[in-house]
Amino acid sequence: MANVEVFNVNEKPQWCAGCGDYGILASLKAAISELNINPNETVIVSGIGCGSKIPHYLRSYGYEGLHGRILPLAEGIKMANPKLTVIGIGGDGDGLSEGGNHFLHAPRKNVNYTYIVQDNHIYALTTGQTSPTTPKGLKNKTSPTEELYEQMNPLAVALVNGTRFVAASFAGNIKHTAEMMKKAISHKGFSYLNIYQPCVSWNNVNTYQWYMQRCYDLQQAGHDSSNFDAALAKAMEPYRNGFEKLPVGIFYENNERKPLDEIHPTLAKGMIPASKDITNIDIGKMLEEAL
Ligand SMILES: Cc1ncc(C[n+]2csc(CCOP(=O)(O)OP(=O)(O)O)c2C)c(N)n1
Ligand SMILES: [Mg+2]
Repeated sequence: MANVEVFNVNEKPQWCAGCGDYGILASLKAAISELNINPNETVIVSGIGCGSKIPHYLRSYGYEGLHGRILPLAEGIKMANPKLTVIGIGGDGDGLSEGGNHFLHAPRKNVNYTYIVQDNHIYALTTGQTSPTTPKGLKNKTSPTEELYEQMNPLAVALVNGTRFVAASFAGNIKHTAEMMKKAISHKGFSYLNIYQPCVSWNNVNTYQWYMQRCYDLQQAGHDSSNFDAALAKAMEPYRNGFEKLPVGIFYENNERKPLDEIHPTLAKGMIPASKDITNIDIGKMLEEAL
């Protein structure tokens, strides 16, 4: 196991006291170190938002990209150098609003990386506008009377579009969140982890207490994560029971499909720039060979 302190940096997070992102950061460091992955073989790709600041607070390679563009960046990095562990991580606004189109298509491509959504059900950085997962009825800046739209179901969206590893966790449970990250990172192919994250400044509905009263562990409840229909039923459950209960854990896991970076014909021809000496690379020649 790599020493977890290897991932520490001097920079202090700018998050509010009590933000769920502290738990997510601690879980991420624990997960990578327990998987024995070194910082110089890890790329954390984020977007824009409070949660997306995470690459600054963790010693590894990092790329804070444009808002909503985590997934194409992560896909490009992994395809260019499949030896790297690539983890895309960002907020619900980033990934499900502006980046929503990429989220629909990433499972179809099935590049081997992990996508983690810090799902605080709100745009936090821009001070509290509604996001796709904002609960119906919540009052905030953009919905001063109350939110009227239906709440999006990212777990069901990930499942129906073909994601072969789908899980959820609660940011207040660092041990379980780290465990889910380890499983997601170890999965070969596109994997999705939705982390329920309290926002202490802009969401006064989905609090720590709210989650602690509702979350239950799917694995302890005997859920069969190899059964797609059971997984979809579990993803739909809170939307059917008025969010009285919230399942966390592995919804679905299926290892039958090979990731794109293993089966893509260009990569099979050894066209990976990172596998070559890139100091004097002739890009024109490389493209000719690839076509
Ligand atoms: C192209 C673009 N559109 C919009 C914004 C403004 N913006 C910055 S962060 C953000 C939403 C952040 O919400 P979320 O992704 O949920 O992250 P959180 O702050 O909640 O962690 C928006 C709309 C931007 N920076 N760039
Ligand atoms: Mg958010």
